[in-house]
Formats: sequence, structure tokens, C-alpha cells
Amino acid sequence: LIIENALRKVVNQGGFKLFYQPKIQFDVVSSIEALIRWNDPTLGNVSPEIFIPIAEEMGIISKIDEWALLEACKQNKKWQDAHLLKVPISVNISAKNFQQDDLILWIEKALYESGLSPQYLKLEITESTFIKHPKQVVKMLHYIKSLGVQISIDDFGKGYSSFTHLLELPVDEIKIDKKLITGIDQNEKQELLAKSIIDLGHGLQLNIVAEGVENPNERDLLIQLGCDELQGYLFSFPLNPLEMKDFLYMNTK
Ligand code: G
Ligand code: G
Ligand code: NA
Ligand code: MN
Repeated sequence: LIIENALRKVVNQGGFKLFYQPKIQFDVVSSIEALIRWNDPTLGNVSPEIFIPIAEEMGIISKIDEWALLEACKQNKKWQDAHLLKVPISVNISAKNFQQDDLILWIEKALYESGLSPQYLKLEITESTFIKHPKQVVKMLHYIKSLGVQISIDDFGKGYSSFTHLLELPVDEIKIDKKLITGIDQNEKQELLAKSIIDLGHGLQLNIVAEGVENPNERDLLIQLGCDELQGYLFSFPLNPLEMKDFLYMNTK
């Protein structure tokens, strides 16, 4: 109950922060992922892995993702206006928020209020999004894509993965789950599976991202396998806006 009360309070009064983790292509930042952070005065840092599921249970994940969408769009527009960076920003959206149409309004509002062009916004969704109301979700995704916003399937290859999803869904990108990436340079079966995902994805004209890249051997193999973008602690931890500014200065000059 302590965490629920604290969560309700931070949702109503503000206090979340977004951190940003770059994705790299040909040694430059090609996109950025927004990751929510919560530092509570008494609870300390609470991981989103803990509080997002609780917020989903409490029915307040809508408020969180609505806030994150607007905040991420505003931040990306700031980087663009400062000529620091002109790349898409990815926002994680809970499967719960595809059970109602409001999500579309939040997206339109975030783009309108920030002034960010839609091609610079990407949504990261997991495959669990498609389980409950696949028809309604596909319809929403088509509408979101018609706005010019891109869609990415997060954590692909983890648990409940179905290749048939890829054939039916209007998506632009696959993010290969870090479970498949970690140690890929030392495990031929992982390599084979990642290679099939990359080849199939490219056959479908999808952008392929590898997440959780932590060492140069993983990086080199993934580039050799044809991954388009790489993300992970090898390149950068998730950073606050000030740290991101420094990171961009150091990596552009
Ligand atoms: O950054 P970290 O590894 O702590 O993220 C843990 C989990 O929280 C990941 O599954 C990530 O997708 C999720 N997450 C991070 N930020 C957001 C957000 O703004 N909204 C939602 N719904 N999930 C998020
Ligand atoms: O579910 P999602 O893929 O959005 O969550 C990404 C999570 O992975 C975030 O919590 C982020 O902090 C974390 N992460 C990012 N890069 C790495 C990495 O290289 N290694 C590990 N173990 N975690 C990472
Ligand atoms: Na993600
Ligand atoms: Mn992921």
C-alpha cells in the first residue's frame, strides 16, 4: 500500500523523469529511447519494472504514458531546435493503453503541443499488446501510422513470440530482446536465431535493432549479421537530459 499511495501521488503531482538511451548506427546516434525514472523521497529509486505493472493494476498507467509521450516529444523538439540532434525518439507504451482509443488523442496532443514532426516519434510496444484485442489494436496501429508515427516491436524473441504477428502488423521496426543478444558471440544457436529474425525482418523491409549490447564482440557480430541499429551499455547507459547533452557534444565534435 505504501508504494500504491506514493505512486498515486507522483502521478497526480508530477515527479517522474525521463532518461534517454541512444541507439547507434555507423558510429552516430540514430535514435533515442525514453525510459521513465521515479525517485521517491522515502522509497528512493523505484524501478519501472516494479512500478509499471502496479500502475497497470491500479488503472493509472494511462496518466503515465500520456505524460511520457508529451515529455519525450518536447525534449526531442528541444534537441532539434538547438541543432543537437535530429532523430526519432521512442516511447514505451503499455499494452493496457491499446484497450481504449484515448492513446490516439494523447499522441496527437503530444505532437501538437511540442511541435515535433510525427516522423520523429516512434512507439515501442510488446507482443503482449496483440493478445487481447488483436483486431482493435491493428486498427489503432494503422491509424497511428497514418499520422506518420512509427511503430516498433520491443523485446522480440522473448517468450511469446510469433512470426505470424510480423506478417499481419503494420510495424516499422523489430527490437531483438536482450536475452538473445547477451552472449550471442559465444552461442551459435542464439546467433542462428538472431540471424533468422534479421533476415526475415529485412525481407519485410523492417528496421532491426539489437538491445542490450554490452561488449565489442557482440557489437561486431551483430553488425556482421546486418543489424541496423545497436543499443546497450557498451555505447551508453540511459542518461538524464544534461548528461545526454554532454554525450552528444562528445560524439559530434
Ligand atoms: O529502463 P528500465 O530497464 O529500468 O525499464 C524497465 C521497463 O520499464 C522496460 O520494460 C521498459 O520498457 C519499461 N518502461 C520504461 N519507461 C516506460 C514508460 O514511459 N512507459 C511504459 N509503459 N513502460 C516504460
Ligand atoms: O523492455 P525494454 O526493452 O523497454 O527495457 C529496456 C531495459 O533495458 C531498460 O530498463 C534499460 O535500462 C535496460 N538496458 C538498456 N541497455 C542495457 C544493456 O546493455 N544491458 C542490460 N542488462 N540492460 C540494458
Ligand atoms: Na523499450
Ligand atoms: Mn526491450
